[in-house]
Amino acid sequence: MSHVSTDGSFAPAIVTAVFAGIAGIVGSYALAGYTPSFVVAPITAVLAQNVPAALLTFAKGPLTQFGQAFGIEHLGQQVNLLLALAIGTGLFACLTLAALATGRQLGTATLSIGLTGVLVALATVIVAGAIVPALGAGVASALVVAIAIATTTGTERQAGVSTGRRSMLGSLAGTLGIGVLGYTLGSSGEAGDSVAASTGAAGGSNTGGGGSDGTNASGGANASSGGGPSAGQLLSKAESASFGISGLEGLVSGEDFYEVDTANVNPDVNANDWSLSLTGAVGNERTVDYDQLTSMASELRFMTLRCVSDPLNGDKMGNALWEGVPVRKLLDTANLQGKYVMARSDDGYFEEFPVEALTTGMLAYGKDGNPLPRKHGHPVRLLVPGHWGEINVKWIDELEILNRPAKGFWEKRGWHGTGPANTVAKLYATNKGDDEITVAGHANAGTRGIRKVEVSTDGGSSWNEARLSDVLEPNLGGDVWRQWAYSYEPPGGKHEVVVRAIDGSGTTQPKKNSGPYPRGASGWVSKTVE
Ligand SMILES: Nc1nc2c(c(=O)[nH]1)N[C@H]1C(S)=C(S)[C@@H](COP(=O)(O)O)O[C@H]1N2
Ligand SMILES: [Mo]
Repeated sequence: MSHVSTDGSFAPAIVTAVFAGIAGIVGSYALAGYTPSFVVAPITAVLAQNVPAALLTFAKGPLTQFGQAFGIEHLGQQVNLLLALAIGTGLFACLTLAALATGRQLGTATLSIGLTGVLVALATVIVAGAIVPALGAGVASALVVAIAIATTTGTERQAGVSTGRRSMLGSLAGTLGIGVLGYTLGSSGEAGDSVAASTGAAGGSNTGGGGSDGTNASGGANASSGGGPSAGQLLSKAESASFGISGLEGLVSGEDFYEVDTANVNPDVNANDWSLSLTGAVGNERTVDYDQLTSMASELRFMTLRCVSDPLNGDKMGNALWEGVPVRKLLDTANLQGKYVMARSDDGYFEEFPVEALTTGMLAYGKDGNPLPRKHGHPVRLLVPGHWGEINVKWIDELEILNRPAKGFWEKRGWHGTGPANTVAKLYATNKGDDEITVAGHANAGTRGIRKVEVSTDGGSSWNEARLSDVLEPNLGGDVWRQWAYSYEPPGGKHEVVVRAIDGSGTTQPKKNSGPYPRGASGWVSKTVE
């Protein structure tokens, strides 16, 4: 192709190809939204699994921590997304160049248009597996090439050029137009995600009384079969048990519940397509689908999750009222022949831990009286009381029983996050009144429970007992945080507030400070108050 570049006409072709590439990405997004059938999604997933762990371990990695130091929440994931966008655009651009070259070779520029569309659409089907978004990508790329060719001047055409200088402006305009339209289309259908639609049918198959008593406890979640309190009743109980302290999250996190994902694009799993298989070292392999799971007797359970990557006083800790079926019910008849389990999910995530932990585990399909939201694992996630968040696998589709231990996604990257969560007391609110300062926060110690929270206002020399919120549902596994609060007269001037928790076994939260990597943050939260 060197003969083309000597007259300077190869540059417009490259520019056209890049614009066609961008348009193709946008075309795919327009029809797929931010779902796994968006052509960039599988690329981010491959990157997430393969880019050197030291560089990009997303939610927890050094790059993300670097980003957080500058106030950027998920730098690791953003870099991953940009990289994937660049790869996708590059792929489409190469295909477009090939189509332009072929058209020029055969002397029919118009052939390039069709060929671009076909190649880009084909590549998209291969990468993302969905036909309709692939057509969107193909049409958008082909459109840009068509505009470029249409704006190519006669002399340029005579010189054997398929797209000329003026066409650069043409394809730019075309790409901008497609970009705006595509972005609007793609983000419009996506925000509400498909949860409502996909649980509509399955929710209807639930037995039981509906569990709603006028609060937001509707959705797919039915009341537990034991005739116990409904989701609505439990949520209002939690609300009245919460301290009304400004700046302090209630006992149920609701919309503020944190989210940690290894994939850039969350799976979008329809409840009707979901199933969970029990495989590996078991006497009886079995599979349950959503209807079967939700027609089993369900339980409602408050449970707190905390990510092992949560900084000492961070907020990757949350509590919700979950509805689901005890995992035990699936395992009891399975004849287990191994001591370990690998839980796997639709996003390629996997975590291993002792199967014993599942004795109190739950397959949850409801959160706070509603169907499980997509970002928290719709339609079904695993919950394992007492353990760090990472083994609470979302979008779960397989439980494989193993004879020997193996490493999970995070353990392959050096984390030790499958075991019991550390004891922590967070200091979230410091409210200064006229003659009183109130400090408050949340404390959690997994299934050990919180017995006491102590506060020092003199840098740790003397300690006072904080008041604690009531324990929510102690009989349901017991892995539920508590709020603490302490009010005191300002000592006058600068002083250091320190807080520490004592767990249910009487053990005080260790004082020794450490960051989250690799076993979870430890130490006492302290804050200088003026
Ligand atoms: N399938 C899948 N499950 C997953 C994850 C994930 O990336 N993919 N992240 C884990 C981690 S590290 C944590 S802390 C919790 C967070 O759950 P949340 O996002 O609902 O708060 O989910 C766990 N389950
Ligand atoms: Mo986590």
